[in-house]
Formats: sequence, structure tokens, C-alpha cells
Amino acid sequence: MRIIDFRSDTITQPTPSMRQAMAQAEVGDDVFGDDPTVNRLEEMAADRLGKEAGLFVASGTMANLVSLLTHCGRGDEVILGDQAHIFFYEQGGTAALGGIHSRTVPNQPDGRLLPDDIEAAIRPDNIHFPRTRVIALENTHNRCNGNPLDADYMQYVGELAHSHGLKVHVDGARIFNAAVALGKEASELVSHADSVSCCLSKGLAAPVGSVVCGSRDFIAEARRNRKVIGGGMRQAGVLAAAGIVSLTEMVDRLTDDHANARKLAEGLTNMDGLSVDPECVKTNIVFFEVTRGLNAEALAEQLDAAGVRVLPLGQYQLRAVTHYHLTSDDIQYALGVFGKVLS
Ligand code: TLP
Repeated sequence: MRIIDFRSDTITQPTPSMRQAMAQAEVGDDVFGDDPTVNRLEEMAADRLGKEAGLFVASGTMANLVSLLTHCGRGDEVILGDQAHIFFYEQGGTAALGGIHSRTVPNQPDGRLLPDDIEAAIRPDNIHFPRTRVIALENTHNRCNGNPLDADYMQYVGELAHSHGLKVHVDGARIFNAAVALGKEASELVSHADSVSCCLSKGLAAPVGSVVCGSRDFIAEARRNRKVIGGGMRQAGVLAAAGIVSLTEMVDRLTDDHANARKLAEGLTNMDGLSVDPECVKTNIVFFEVTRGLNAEALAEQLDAAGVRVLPLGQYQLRAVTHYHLTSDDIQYALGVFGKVLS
């Protein structure tokens, strides 16, 4: 049966040139700083994001954890959105492992945090309060339709944070999707961030890995924090080699994923029993809702049985993500399957 898998861009498999690069990678012990391929990836990512240094880590979750452990001590506070991946999907790891207190403010539908809300959440110096240390933004914002946050907004929050002596961390799991969608360099979007994580293993199709970027001092400290949570890898160049291909060959093609997501959303608007707003689809993530009959789980099961995989994310809400393995023809075919299942 033909399978169209929209569950996530994390399901992407390494490309042929990644497999070749992995097989031929020159490696060394990265905990000693000896892996030339990891070093090259870290430099390349830092360069793309306009930062002094980079750190290769196992996952997006580890990238965010290491970053916040580096910005905050125990009892310190991070201000972040109530829909943030860090808050929603990372097991409260910053609290569990770092003793970091989360102060949420509402994410707007487009993923922004309102500057007034941020400002109101910043703690004054008072013996009763935790100390606010960092503001975390997410770009693109996964749970907010994969929306990209523009450079002006990112800069505004950066300046706001710095004027209060705070740092900014950007969960840039899909920062290259944001850059491509906005027609900007990723470095422009994070020019005011003190740390940024980017994932190689989502739309960029590497099998494993994320990179945290920031100042040289920040990364030196982050390297210690990566080690203490067991993230010091050894001949990791076999993985970094694929990440280098991600950054050199896989960024520009994200426009195809965005066009496919838009096509999917437009097709779904014509389906009786679903609600979707294609105008909200700016990158590779499409949220839609079931409006009658089934709940999200039941629809996902029926679609799965017909070869189309999507993620149910609430009682009536589902998510479809486009990626490297899906063509425009796959979208057309999947829309046919949606039509059959819904009828
Ligand atoms: N997101 C995954 C799931 O966890 C929901 C997905 O399929 O979208 N930040 C953001 C914004 C993310 O979307 C994700 C993964 C992460 C961090 C964590 O990355 P990993 O899975 O590599 O730990």
C-alpha cells in the first residue's frame, strides 16, 4: 500500500549524499575536541546563525536543556510561551534536571509573546521571587501553525530582554524553515539571541542531531552542561557528516515543503467535516480540525488504515507536516485518501 507519512518531518531518512558522507567521515574523540567533522559542523552552524561558536548535541530537547542550564542556576526563572515546545513536550526537564522555574505567558496564535506580557512577567528584585534570567522564543512555532516570527519581532524582544539584563534563547528547531519562509538569512532572525538551537534531524533530514550556537564563553559552559547530562559523544563525526549535508544541501529545498503544506491545506478546505485555514500555513506544518462525526483519534486511525498518517493532537485537532520524502503528487494522492475516508 502507498504510505504518505505526515506525522512529522522527524521521520525523514538520510539522503544518499548523507549516507556517503557518513561512511567517509573523518572522526576522532569529540570529548577531547578531536573530531574534525564535528568541529566543522559546529563552525558551519555558528557561521549560518551568526554566532561565535556551536555545540553538537543529540537532539532538540537536549539543545534546549543544555541552553537553559547554561543561562540559569537552580531557582532561576525562564519566561516562555504556554505553547512552547520546551514547556509542553520536554517533560519539564528544565525543572526536573535544572531546578529552573517556568513562567508562562500566552502565545498569540502566530507564536509571538506580547511584549507587554513579557514585561509584566519580569520579576523585580524581591526576596520572595525567583530571579528572571532568560526569555525563550520558538521560531518557527510548532504548536502555532509552524508560524515564522519575523526579524523585527525577534529583535524587539532581544532588545527588551537586554534592557532588563536578561538573556534570550531561541528554540530554532525549524529556524531554517522560518528563514526560507521569510526570505531572510537565519542569522538575521537570531541576531539578538544569546543562544539558539537548530535541529538537523527534522526538515533537514539528518538522522540525528541539533546544534546550539552562541558566544564562545556560552558554548564553553554549555559543553560542560552537555557532558553532565551524558551528552558527550565520541566519534560523533559519522553523525555530524550528515548534518553538514543538511546545512549545505537541504535548506533551500524547504520551499518545496512549504508549497506542499499550502497545497495540502487548500485541498483540505474543500473537505466536508474538516476545518483548516490555509492562510495560517506559512511553513511545513498544517493544523486542522474535525468538525463533525469522528474525533481526531478516530479519523487518524481511519486515515492510517488507508495509508495516510497524521498526528492527532487534541480531541478534534490533528497535525500534518510536509517534508523531503513527500512530493506534490503525494499531496494530491493524500487528498484523494482524505476525501474517501471522510465520505
Ligand atoms: N518536535 C516534535 C515532537 O516533539 C512534537 C515534532 O514532531 O514536531 N523544539 C521544537 C520546536 C520541536 O518541534 C521539537 C520536536 C523539539 C524542540 C525537540 O526535538 P527532538 O525531538 O530532537 O528532541
